[in-house]
Amino acid sequence: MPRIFSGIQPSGELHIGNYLGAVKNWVQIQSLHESFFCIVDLHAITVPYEPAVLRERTQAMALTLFAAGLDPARTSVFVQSAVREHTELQWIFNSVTPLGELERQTQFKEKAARQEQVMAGILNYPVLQAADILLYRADVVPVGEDQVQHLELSRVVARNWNARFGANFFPEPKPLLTPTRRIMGLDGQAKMSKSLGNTIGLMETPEQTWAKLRPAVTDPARVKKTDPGNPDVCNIFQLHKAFSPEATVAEVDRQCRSAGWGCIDCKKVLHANMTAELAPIQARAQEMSAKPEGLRDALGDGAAKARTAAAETMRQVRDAMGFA
Ligand code: AQP
Repeated sequence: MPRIFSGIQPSGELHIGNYLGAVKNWVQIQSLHESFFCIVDLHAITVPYEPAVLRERTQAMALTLFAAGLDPARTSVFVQSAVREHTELQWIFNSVTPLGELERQTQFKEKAARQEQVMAGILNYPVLQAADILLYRADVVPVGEDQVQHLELSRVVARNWNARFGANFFPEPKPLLTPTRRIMGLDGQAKMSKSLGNTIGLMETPEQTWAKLRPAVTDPARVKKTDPGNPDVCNIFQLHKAFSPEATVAEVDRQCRSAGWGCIDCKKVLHANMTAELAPIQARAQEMSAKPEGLRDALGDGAAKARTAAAETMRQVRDAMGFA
């Protein structure tokens, strides 16, 4: 059975970009593979943060992942910092990662440009990510499109380590993308991203969601309701494809091109379908938040399974590298 690994940062609320690009897929494939899903708190500390807030967000992310459908009986969901081998393997991987490969990463360049003081952790982020994945010797990594370049780096790291210390020990992990591999933000300018504030959170109420959808950018060439629109360039249409039944998607396409519906009509239909998908997730989260010990136990079990797999990898890595 191929192994899968994927991670998510607890840097804020899970949004529909994370959900459609990654988490929904994780739920669908969790029992087809031996799977590990990790809340990567160590990745979230490269920017200024409050320790109490990080702890709270890590718990909230775990709750959301279980509410979205990850099942502790079928998969391992755990917090990265609970498995110390992640940082140990990262240090080792630093010694087989060319600096130029890191400086080339698009996300590094973008994030560094947005920060006053750039911490080395931002540059090294993909090395820790390679350690996260390869610690479990995962073959398949279900992610959104923005992570493909980082995964390419994990492949380089695996190849370099294997060349020096053990042929074929680490598999070269492959991305597994969904049809909704890149969800744009509500501003229509960039990918939906926690740090850009252009998101819809999975736990937001229908009222909050509507307040964000209503002014969201659509086809910029459609100025008046009577102008025919082009769904192919409309972000709202992309969201319909993710949340609405096929017949509705076809109807939206027709109504947009013929200027039958205005953008607000179209958004109302999307809002209803989005609410129908998110409501059961929100209800499960509500139920689970009344039993915090259940969440603690599920994360504890996930970490125990992850530690067993991680310890086995590190035993072999240490041996191959000549550590006494
Ligand atoms: N807009 C998106 N469309 C599709 N997939 C997305 N993902 C993130 N944004 C989109 C996927 O969600 C998974 C977890 O992401 P993450 O939180 O670990 O990292 P991220 O890509 O850095 O997410 P954000 O929201 O953009 O956070 P910030 O702003 O803090 O960096 C990944 O599989 C990712 O591909």
